[in-house]
Amino acid sequence: MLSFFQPEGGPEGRSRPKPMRAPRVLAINPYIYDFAAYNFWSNPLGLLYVSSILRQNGLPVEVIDCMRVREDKRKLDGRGPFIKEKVPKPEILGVVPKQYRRYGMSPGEFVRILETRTAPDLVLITSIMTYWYQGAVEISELVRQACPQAKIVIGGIYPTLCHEQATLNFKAADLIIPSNAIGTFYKFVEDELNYTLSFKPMLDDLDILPYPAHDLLDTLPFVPLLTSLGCVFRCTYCATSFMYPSMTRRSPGSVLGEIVHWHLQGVRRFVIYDDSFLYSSEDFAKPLLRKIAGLPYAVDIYNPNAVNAAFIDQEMAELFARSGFREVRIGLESVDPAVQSATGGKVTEAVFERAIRALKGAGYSREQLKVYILAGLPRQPWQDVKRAIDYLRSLDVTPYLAEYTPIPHTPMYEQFKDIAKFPVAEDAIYQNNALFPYAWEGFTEDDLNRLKRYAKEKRSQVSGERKNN
Ligand code: B12
Repeated sequence: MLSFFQPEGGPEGRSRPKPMRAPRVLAINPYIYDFAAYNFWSNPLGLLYVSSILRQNGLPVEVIDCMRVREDKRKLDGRGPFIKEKVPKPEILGVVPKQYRRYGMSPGEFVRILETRTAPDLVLITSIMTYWYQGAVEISELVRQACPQAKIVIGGIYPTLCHEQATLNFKAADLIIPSNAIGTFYKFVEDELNYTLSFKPMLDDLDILPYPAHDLLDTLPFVPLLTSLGCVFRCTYCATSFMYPSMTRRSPGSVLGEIVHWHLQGVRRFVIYDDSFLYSSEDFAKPLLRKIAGLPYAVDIYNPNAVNAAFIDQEMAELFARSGFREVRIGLESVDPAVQSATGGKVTEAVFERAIRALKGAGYSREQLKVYILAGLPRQPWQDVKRAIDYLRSLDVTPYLAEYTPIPHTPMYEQFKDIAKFPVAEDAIYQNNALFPYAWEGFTEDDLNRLKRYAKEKRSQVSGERKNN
């Protein structure tokens, strides 16, 4: 490895010798194993940001995105099913009566693609959900066999939320890095690859980051926009404030600049990744959406992370419509005031209803107003979810169940991890919502399936009524 490099600088010279050529980087979004998965506007955004920072430092970067979508089945809004294959369940999930699958390309296909690439010096592997770590571990081992000289770095949500487990599981890795340790990553690259990085942003100013390296992906059906990191709310089920203790926001001008940039490359659909997009909306969301509405072309915008109804007044609702939000996803979580206040106390019924009135006034139909209800919280009775579905139906909007998952470093996880049906703290594989870890006699797996059908029935009744009109 060191034979690639030659020292730089004279006797008084600079401390670090400069390599003869910049190290080659390969960034990989691994395939995953799960009981169910669908590309719901998912994108390896963190990996593409890091790739872009390295590229700005002069390192050549290539990407392998194993999470291929069936293009023939992609929806008009950009979502679509991943290619998938049935696989046997790992022994520890043997009791779960569901089919296990690998989503994305097969290990064989990955190795074939890897062999066509120039041997990398540095391999970056991300891991998005904690319970998807197995695919990332396999990829790291395949890379280690094919590229014994390469330095392998693992980042993303799994090493951030389950650092100790990740250290044990990624035997082939040279560095396992949580989200808040980007400085350690820069130092590793400089020391291990003997290359001076001149641009080392610390993520406290998002406006100076280069746009993520989406151009290195094979297809670009939508572009996710990271509008902030962190969150001002402290919902007890959510890990955001652990990962990013203070909130950092981009300026509206920087987000608009990114939209214009990708639009010039043919992108029409944009997806907001933000945990509190509407917080302090006079300073951020309103000016941003006004600017987008003023563009000489139309774009489509989606928000898979729900917005907070408390910030939706008439002007906000109209700005959603004018800027291109094709639908609005909103959080309700529960109609039980006790659950509401226990999870974060963000919205009351009166506030929620005001938001729905405003959105309807702006022209949104019930199919376009999608409201998330939390299902499967520890000790939650199923009737709580049923009441929320009925409430949403009475308001003429569309209910969606968001199944609770225990997430390390959250207050709710700490409080209830010992009463879960599975040892959720021992292995992140048990943090998958498909396992319904807080089923109890007051809310069984059958109740959950019934409620899912019930929420869907309401949706199909809605489209049935439409058809008849
Ligand atoms: C956007 C988002 C989504 C999107 C897609 C995410 C994606 N990237 O594809 C959608 C809406 C689909 C989604 C869905 C879900 N999500 Co989500 N989501 C998020 C959110 C808000 C942002 C993630 C993100 O992309 N951030 C932006 C990037 C830039 O940051 P990052 O990934 O952390 O990367 C940073 C570093 O880690 C680093 N990095 C990343 N990779 C690498 C690699 C290397 C080598 C290096 C050096 C660095 C590095 O770079 C970045 C800058 O530091 C997070 C919360 C959060 N604030 O992070 C939750 C979060 C990841 N989601 C979560 C959950 C619970 C879910 C759902 C299960 C919700 C539900 N009940 O349905 C579903 C599951 C989806 C599924 N099964 O497909 C949990 C995690 C759960 C877990 N056990 O892992 C989180 C943490 C939120 C929470 N509640 O606490 N989600």
